[in-house]
Amino acid sequence: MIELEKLKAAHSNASTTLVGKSLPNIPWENKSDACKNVVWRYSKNPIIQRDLLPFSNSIFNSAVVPFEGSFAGVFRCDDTKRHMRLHAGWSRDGFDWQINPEPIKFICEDPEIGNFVYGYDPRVCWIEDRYYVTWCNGYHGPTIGMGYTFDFKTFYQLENAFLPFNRNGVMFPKKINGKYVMLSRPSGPGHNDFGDIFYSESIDLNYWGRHRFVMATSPDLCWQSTKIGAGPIPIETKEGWLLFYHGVLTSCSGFVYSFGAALLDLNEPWKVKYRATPYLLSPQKLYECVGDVPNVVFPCATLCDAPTGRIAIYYGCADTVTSLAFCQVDELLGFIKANV
Ligand code: BMA
Repeated sequence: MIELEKLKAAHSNASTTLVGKSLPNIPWENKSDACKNVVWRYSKNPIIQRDLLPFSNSIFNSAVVPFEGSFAGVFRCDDTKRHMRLHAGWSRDGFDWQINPEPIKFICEDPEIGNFVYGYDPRVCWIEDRYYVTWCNGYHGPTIGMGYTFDFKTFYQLENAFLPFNRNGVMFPKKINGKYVMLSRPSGPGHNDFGDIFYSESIDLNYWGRHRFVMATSPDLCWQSTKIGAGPIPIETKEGWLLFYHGVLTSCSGFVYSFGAALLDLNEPWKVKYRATPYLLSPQKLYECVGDVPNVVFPCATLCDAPTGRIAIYYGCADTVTSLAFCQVDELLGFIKANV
């Protein structure tokens, strides 16, 4: 009870750069005194083990949102046949998840599009009245699949947003200048060694255009020198859209996936205001370095509490398990601006 009173007091007094709702039940753990980083890991990571489902090989790169006073999400579960599928899940506290063992079966008007081949790396975005889901969808190669749900029970599939090949389709959580807006990363058919982030608009979620370049890799960007891709749904702050994104370095034993952050212009989000040069989190813990694909941290979702500025980041580890990390928005924005 005393803790609850403290929480309420913190909420009523606090003011942060975050724009949005309060989420007093955000999963959270304070930074330890020993930690010097702006993003810190949950001490009990990973929160979702690879074999949570009877037939799961791995559960990672997944997306969660606040839902009816608790939490829901869409999870990437690769099964023991190594099919890549999307599953709905629910949690009371954001740490402990129940995932439906049956994959999502999207209702789709056109069987050409609704013929689900594979899906991975989902993002979930509340816009206006429903939860939109975007994912990397198999349609003659990877492209951006789209759908929506109201209740995480029935899911409807829309047209693919783009032609193959494309990955990391990430919507903004509200219309900007009257248009739906999405970031994506045009790419090649396989594990290619290039990829920059672009911006696209749509009036009706059917046709996408007005494409704009957002940001690129370059050899001197080191941890993000091979390819980059948008991570969680961008977070609205008073100073711009806060974008977490993954970046890839090619080492002599393969790709290394880290993540960092940038701040995009509020009205013209293809304009980058600040881009931090150091990473925020790189694969360093055993569960990030060892797994089906070693040395991968891959964020796909955040939960945010505007009054306290708390951000919880859900990220996939080594293409095997799912973990949580935390940061505080004003400390993070200070870090980004001081490290461009
Ligand atoms: C990317 C995607 C991600 C994966 C990453 C590392 O191309 O396939 O799902 O986490 O590679 O393997």
